[in-house]
Amino acid sequence: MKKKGKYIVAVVGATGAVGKEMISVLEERCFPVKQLIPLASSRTAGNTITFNDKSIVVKELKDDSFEGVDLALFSAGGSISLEYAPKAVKAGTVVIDNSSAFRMDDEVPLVVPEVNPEAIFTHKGIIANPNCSTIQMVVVLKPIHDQAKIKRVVVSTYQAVSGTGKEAMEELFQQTQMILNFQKDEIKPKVYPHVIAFNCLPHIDVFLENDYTKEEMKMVKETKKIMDDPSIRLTATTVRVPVFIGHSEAVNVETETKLTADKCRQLLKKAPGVVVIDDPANNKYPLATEIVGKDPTFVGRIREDESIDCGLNLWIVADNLRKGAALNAVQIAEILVGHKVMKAVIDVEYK
Ligand code: NAP
Ligand code: 3JM
Repeated sequence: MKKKGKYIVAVVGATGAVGKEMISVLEERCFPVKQLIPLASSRTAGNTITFNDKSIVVKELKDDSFEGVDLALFSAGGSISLEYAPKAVKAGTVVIDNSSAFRMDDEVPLVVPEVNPEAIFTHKGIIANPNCSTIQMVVVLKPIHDQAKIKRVVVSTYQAVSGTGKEAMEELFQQTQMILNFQKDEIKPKVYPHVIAFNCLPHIDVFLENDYTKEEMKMVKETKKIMDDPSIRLTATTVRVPVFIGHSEAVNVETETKLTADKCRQLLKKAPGVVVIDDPANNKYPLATEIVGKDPTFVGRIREDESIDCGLNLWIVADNLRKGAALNAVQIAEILVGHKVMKAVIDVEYK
């Protein structure tokens, strides 16, 4: 990508849960934006968004939306990415795509800046942002893998409804109100196949032939690609829980060499983008309610797995709209253009 002082940046899906967060993160981190172009469907074209105290009209995504655009952050779903990302690349735009459409494409780098930033520069027009649950897990697994070589991972997720988008957040809100008003029998689930309020659904994305969900297999395949190690064995159970924002994960790791819980804590305290909150005596561990709007990946409950020789259990929590989506995408953009984030912002990020 040609270096410039400032860039014309399009956000595809600008009115969505992730798109809105992308616009906030670009603003907060003073990304060098010459012009911001918010794009969405005909449903919201004409609405306005605010960027750097300026009101900007949302435009409808069209074939010619990318003329003159340097960088496009896509977050409008896989089918929109499949249709429009190649058109953007043809127009000379570099695309950072949040959907699963291109993640496993050999020609497309799949990047978490704390893990494999070098992959960014191998792009041929599209760079993929991994799945939210994968991102927060690999940020923590990478230093453990470098130190003790990971053999196998068993992960169970507790994923917030904002991972599904704005409609799902509204659905949780309405169902919760209805149940508290004794109207449970009148609920008609729309976004999920079952009631999500006061429930846990072991079902994220579609079921595949092997009886795993696509979300579970994303975690398996994306982890191997980002960590550049197909030998890591991983199995996942992904669960949607009635939380608005913040994905939590119980992660069991088996390593080749022994890593004590203390050593692991020390290692993770120094790891980029990771904050350790691990003080069980004082009931301190990462909580979704506490990390909304924060940038790091939080880890706690670090303990040795007493059922095997070299194993650890961890509890990993992050804001799925930020590190799980918008922030990771903007961090990729920053590396791409060589933008140095102000120290004040990094201090907030790594506290
Ligand atoms: P959302 O809240 O439902 O927002 C969807 C956005 O896409 C809205 O801006 C919507 O515009 C736009 N859109 C939908 N159909 C469109 C069309 N035909 N043309 C143009 N724009 C269209 O969903 P979200 O949570 O922000 O997620 C959006 C996508 O991001 C997901 O489908 C997924 O692929 C990806 N995602 C990735 C991660 C990750 O882990 N990296 C996390 C969450 C989401 P309107 O407002 O006009 O309808
Ligand atoms: C479509 O929490 C979630 O449901 C995961 C986020 C998500 C994705 C994704 O990033 O994998 C929601 C909807 C996708 C997708 O496949 O692009």
